[in-house]
Amino acid sequence: MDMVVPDSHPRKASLEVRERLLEGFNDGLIAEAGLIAHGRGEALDYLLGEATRDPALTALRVGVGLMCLADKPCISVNGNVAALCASDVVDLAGVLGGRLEVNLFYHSTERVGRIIRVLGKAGAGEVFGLQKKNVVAGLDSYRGLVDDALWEADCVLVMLEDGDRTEALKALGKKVVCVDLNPLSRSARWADVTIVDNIVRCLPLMVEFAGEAAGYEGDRLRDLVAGFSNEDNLSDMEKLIRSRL
Ligand code: PTJ
Repeated sequence: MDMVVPDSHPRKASLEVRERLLEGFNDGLIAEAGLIAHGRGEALDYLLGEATRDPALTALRVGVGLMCLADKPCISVNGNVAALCASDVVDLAGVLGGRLEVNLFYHSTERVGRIIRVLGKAGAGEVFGLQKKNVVAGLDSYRGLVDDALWEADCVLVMLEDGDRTEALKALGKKVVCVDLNPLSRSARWADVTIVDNIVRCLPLMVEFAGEAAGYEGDRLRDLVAGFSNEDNLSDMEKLIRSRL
């Protein structure tokens, strides 16, 4: 049995998420393309049975382990993440002792400000993203400008991310943990650890596991992440999706 988080009303849950998404769009948190991205994710989530599958749970634990081992973990927040999971990312940053940075594909200073306010309401302390001081090579215009939290991070959690940015973060020597419902995306393939799951399900599980892993010794964390193959995990997730077609 590999459905670890069965949801007795998955349709109802996804409709509630859609309502939150539209509210986030109307509040100016989400880019138009964010609605399209969500639709792509919904289709894949449906094929996954709208449940967190076993390989995703394994990846989730390894991803949290990597973030616990990091000196300066950072959670990168975009419009969709802020609209759907503000409290979860704030909680995760709190448990990990990590920093939050707003980093947008469709950048506008106003939208960064709105997202920072939403994270603040959810309990965040300092949120980075307004000071674009550092240049990430290989990315054009605003996409290549980052604030200190992302710049100084040794491990970054990215969600609904584009492949170029993940590749550029890797080129800077950072570990990247990614959440993406598409196991074939370039971001999923470039990351060190990819959790193929819906952010609305896996982030609360990550917070819960981070609370447990915070008490682990360094050796136990290193054992947890040792031997993980992102390629194999993605292949397992792809097989699960194909089995439903
Ligand atoms: O807020 P911005 O300006 O930074 O823009 C963010 C978007 C999402 C528009 C931008 O990053 C984008 O266009 O992303 P992509 O390239 O469409 O990639 C989004 C990926 O996330 C796709 O592979 C989707 O399947 C996946 N996805 C969508 N919804 C979810 C998801 N993965 C996990 N949980 C979801 N809820």
